[in-house]
Amino acid sequence: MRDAVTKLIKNYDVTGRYLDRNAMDTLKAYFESGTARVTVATMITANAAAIVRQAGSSLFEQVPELIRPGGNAYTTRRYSACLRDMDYYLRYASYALVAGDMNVLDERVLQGLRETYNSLGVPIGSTVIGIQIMNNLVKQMATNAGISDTNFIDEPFEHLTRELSEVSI
Ligand SMILES: CCC1=C(C)/C(=C/C2=NC(=C\c3[nH]c(/C=C4\NC(=O)[C@H](C)[C@H]4CC)c(C)c3CCC(=O)O)/C(CCC(=O)O)=C2C)NC1=O
Repeated sequence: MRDAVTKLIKNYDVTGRYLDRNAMDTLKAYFESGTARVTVATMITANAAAIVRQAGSSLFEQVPELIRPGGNAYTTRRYSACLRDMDYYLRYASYALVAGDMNVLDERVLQGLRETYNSLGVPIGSTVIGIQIMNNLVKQMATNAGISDTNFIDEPFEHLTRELSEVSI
């Protein structure tokens, strides 16, 4: 697993360089965004169950076939599995936000996921919609909490949706 700082140090160590101006700028940007990252992670932690529940309801409203007979989230077991997956995405997104690096998503979430989803017929397009809904909910909460620049929140959610969609279709 990697974060913004270890990634940068590794890159400089490979070539035996001291940290230069570019490195310092990168580090400064990371530390300056640190408080906002931690605030958002704390907010996610405190509201995770509500975010997942709300995102699930919106998703099933938008794509009602999912929970009808023949839908992939039909039956209580699969419905719960779907919400559990959403909860995984949200929790790991909060880790990636704090780390300032998406590597935790590659290592812990995305590896082998496409194969699993394809073999179980889990629709990736709908999963992507669910992740995007959570992205919007978290951004809205951050805005309400007075965080002015919420763009950094997109990064983990977009990473998940990009990697999921790319590998599947
Ligand atoms: C932490 C990393 C991690 C991830 C990401 C993960 C995902 C994951 N989701 C699964 C199943 C599943 N995933 C879904 C999800 C959905 N179905 C839909 O229609 C919706 C679009 C969507 C919810 C948004 C469903 C319904 C299943 C059960 C499918 C089945 O067993 O038929 C499975 C198969 C095994 C199981 O059922 O537990 C895995 C491994 N597991 C992990 O350990």
